[in-house]
Amino acid sequence: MVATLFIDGRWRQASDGVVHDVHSPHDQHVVAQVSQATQADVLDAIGAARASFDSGVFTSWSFKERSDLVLKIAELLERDADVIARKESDDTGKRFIEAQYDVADVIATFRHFGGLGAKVHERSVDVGLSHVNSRIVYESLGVASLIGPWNYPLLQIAWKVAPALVAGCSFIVKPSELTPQSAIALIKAIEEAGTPKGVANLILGPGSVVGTSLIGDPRIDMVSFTGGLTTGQTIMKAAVADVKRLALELGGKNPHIIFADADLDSAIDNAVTAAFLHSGQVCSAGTRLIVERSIHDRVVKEIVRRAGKITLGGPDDELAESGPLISQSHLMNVSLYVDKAVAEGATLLTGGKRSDKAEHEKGWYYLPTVLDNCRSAMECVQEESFGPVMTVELFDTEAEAIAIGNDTVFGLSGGVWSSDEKKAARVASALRHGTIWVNDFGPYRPAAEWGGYKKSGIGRELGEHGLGEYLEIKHIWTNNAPSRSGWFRDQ
Ligand code: TXE
Repeated sequence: MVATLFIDGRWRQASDGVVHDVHSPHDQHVVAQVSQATQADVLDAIGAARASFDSGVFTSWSFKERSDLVLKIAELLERDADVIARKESDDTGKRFIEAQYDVADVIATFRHFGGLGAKVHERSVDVGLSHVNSRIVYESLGVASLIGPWNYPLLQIAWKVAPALVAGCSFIVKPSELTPQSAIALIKAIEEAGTPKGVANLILGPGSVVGTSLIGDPRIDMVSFTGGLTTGQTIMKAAVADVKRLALELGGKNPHIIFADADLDSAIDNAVTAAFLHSGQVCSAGTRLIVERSIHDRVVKEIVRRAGKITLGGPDDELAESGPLISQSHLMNVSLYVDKAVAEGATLLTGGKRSDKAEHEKGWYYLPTVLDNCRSAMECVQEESFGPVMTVELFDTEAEAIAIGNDTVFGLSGGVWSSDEKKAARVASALRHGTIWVNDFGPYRPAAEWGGYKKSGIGRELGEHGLGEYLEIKHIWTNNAPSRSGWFRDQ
């Protein structure tokens, strides 16, 4: 029996018994079987979350108590870290060691929010009247749907679950149907830590089937979603009727600007990592290289050399440096994107096809690809491929670099390399993206906010703001010397 839905404190099979096979992107073998929720299961999960929230079973806990729960979950995740990392690498095809880094980041996320929750205090407002006590208090937002993607499955869910727990929300987690196993492990830790029944619920299945109610049901107060722009837009439309709160992270097309005065050795090495880490399946991937004309040949030649040397391989290949794409359909999309780029006039310098190595035959391996002679107007520059594909554009002046870096509908992240501190600071400030790295690319910390400008999304995860997304703010005005308002005549 496969019982991997968690509803109202109980592990259940799907109400129609349907089971879904999860396949390895490395060689397509079945890595797990999980229950696939029906509409009835989804409605049960929403009902359980709503009932637990309305009962006050969790909101009656103090912020400190809920923070302690979150810290305990961090301990349990640490205890089981390698088991969870194994599941994550099975589902995603990423190397086991990368999955271990991800789980370490998950634990750090829980510790961050566990620490932050204890610091939530009400605030007094001076209203200028000695007989009035005016307080701002922070309360749980309500019931949240937490929908995650497949590239960093547990980490992206953790960014939502940890603050939701600290805030006292009840919720339904829905990981990507391609990568469900680590979310199951997380819910087990949440259960073991002693979370009240009905607070945390888990629904598995394709978003197109189970997603509609998770967003449109009036009992849901908030949707926090990480995934593609089109799905994000669908979610916004579905949330309109109830004016639900939304937190959306919808990817990016992130500029990586290299000036001629940069430390080129470091810049080039980081440019390779930024574009090809996890085969480009990273929302903040630096896939849009914008390079000063005078150093173009040197930089691009070296990037092409380095890209051609990247070793691809599966979860247990110790020599591998990057893994497969998540699915066949994603590989087809990436491939189509490159073909269209070439048709639009881009020059393919390396990659541009599946790996033809025998050991990659059954997997979704796509070679690191560099497209030169790109211009902002091209589709390959504007749209996220979410694969190992770097586009290269040129600039002559600082103003031009900024204009190109901002010529995108997205605004998640960007990087700038220069040894001129003032110039780098000017560019960092002019770029309209949520995270900017100067002489670096990629690092983040749970204590710093993460999120996008423009079509990269709404709201922020992590940092302090990441907790605020799950809170309501209430102003309580208490008059200790009641008197008549005296506004209207009383005759
Ligand atoms: O994402 P989807 P896909 C981008 C990336 C990628 C593209 C499409 O460019 O190529 O999105 O990827 C659930 N109601 N990113 O199609 O569909 C789905 O089940 C509710 C960027 O895989 O957005 C999964 O759990 N939920 C990104 C989640 O949404 C729905 C990470 C994400 O899937 C739904 C991943 C619906 N109608 C892809 N339809 C990032 N921001 O990091 C789907 N889902």
